[in-house]
Amino acid sequence: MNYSNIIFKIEEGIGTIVFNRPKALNALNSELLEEFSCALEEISGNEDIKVLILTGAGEKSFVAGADITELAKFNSLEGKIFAKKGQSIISKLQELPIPVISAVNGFALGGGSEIALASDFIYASEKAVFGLPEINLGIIPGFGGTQRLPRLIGINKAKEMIFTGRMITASEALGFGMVNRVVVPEALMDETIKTAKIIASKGKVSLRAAKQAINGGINADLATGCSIEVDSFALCMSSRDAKEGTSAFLEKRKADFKGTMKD
Ligand code: CO8
Repeated sequence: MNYSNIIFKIEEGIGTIVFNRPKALNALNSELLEEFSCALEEISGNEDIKVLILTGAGEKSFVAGADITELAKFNSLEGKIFAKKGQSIISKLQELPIPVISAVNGFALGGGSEIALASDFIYASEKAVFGLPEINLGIIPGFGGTQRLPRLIGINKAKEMIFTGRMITASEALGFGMVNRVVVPEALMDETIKTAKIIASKGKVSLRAAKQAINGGINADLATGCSIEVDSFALCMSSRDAKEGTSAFLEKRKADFKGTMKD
């Protein structure tokens, strides 16, 4: 597919999607969402991509939310269809077997925060601003924000953010545990790529298993979570990567992971 609302590139096993409507602060219109969905399909079918980075074009914004010019015209049914579609795309993002890092370079509002929340972790520029300001529009978050934000930062802080629509700075988001690292704007992509390269050097089978165990267990009781971990662990043990990783340690050399179950 030819993309015009996103930029999708792959370099050294690292995929990058840049939300690219800078004039509208990268707001999510239907076309952009469709392209994002197609790119996620491409990524899930491409064994060469080991890590995905999401970021926004321009200096001001990651994604300033759903496109309000479109939202304003929706009736209830259209709103339901749009929210369902958005949620299914965001679930697709969360369920990608590879790690996803959001590099939040500016405004991450509404649907923009919700995309970042569905990635595996967030690095932010000092200029990043997070918020779920939907309440100011007479609506509520519709792309999973009422569910993922309380799970991540706690119910009371999430309620305060969602009830007031208040935007928070990157350093507040760091304090809330929403963001893993805050860096100067010029260093954001370099730091994100540095971490992505470290992750990309690991075994794909064990990365997938770790992500599945964490995501599968987080909403289950501890016993169920531990049982998911046992199955994921067993799967790793039968992989070529596990043989290579353990042999490399014993032979005092660097592991050469192929990301495969068998030779
Ligand atoms: N949608 C459409 N256009 C936008 C959006 C948006 N979300 N955000 C900014 N823009 C446009 C502006 O209209 C403006 O366009 P123009 O130059 O043509 O006038 C341009 O981007 C630049 O924006 P501003 O001039 O407003 O820039 P400021 O620096 O003054 O302000 C803000 C930046 C604070 C980010 C401000 O633009 C703002 O408040 N934007 C809206 C943020 C928001 O409310 N986001 C939440 C949207 S709702 C949502 O995401 C719900 C998701 C779930 C949906 C479920 C569906 C039913």
